[in-house]
Amino acid sequence: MAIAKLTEEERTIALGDLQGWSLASDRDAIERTFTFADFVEAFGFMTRVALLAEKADHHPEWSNVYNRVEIALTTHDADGLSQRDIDMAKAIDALQ
Ligand code: HBI
Repeated sequence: MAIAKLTEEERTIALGDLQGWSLASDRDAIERTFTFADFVEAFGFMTRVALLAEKADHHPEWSNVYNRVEIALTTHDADGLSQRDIDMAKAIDALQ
């Protein structure tokens, strides 16, 4: 099912509503890095995000190194950034 990509204006507005997310330089995605006290805190965060992702059927592309979690969001079905990515980023921000 094709999903619409966000327009330039929609992107600007959406990024203004998010906390600390930025457009990826190498592809049509948004990304943010989170730093925690230690690995256990980081992994607990990842567990909560995983549950959000499963519920939304919209999954992050992410990496974890000790207390840092890097998350990228893009929509494969849109071949780029869609509202689903913004909604997921907002849900992740709400965990902070
Ligand atoms: N997660 N980020 C992201 N983007 C998608 O397009 C996507 C997903 N999770 C599941 C999903 N699509 C399914 O609907 C299938 O398209 C794989």
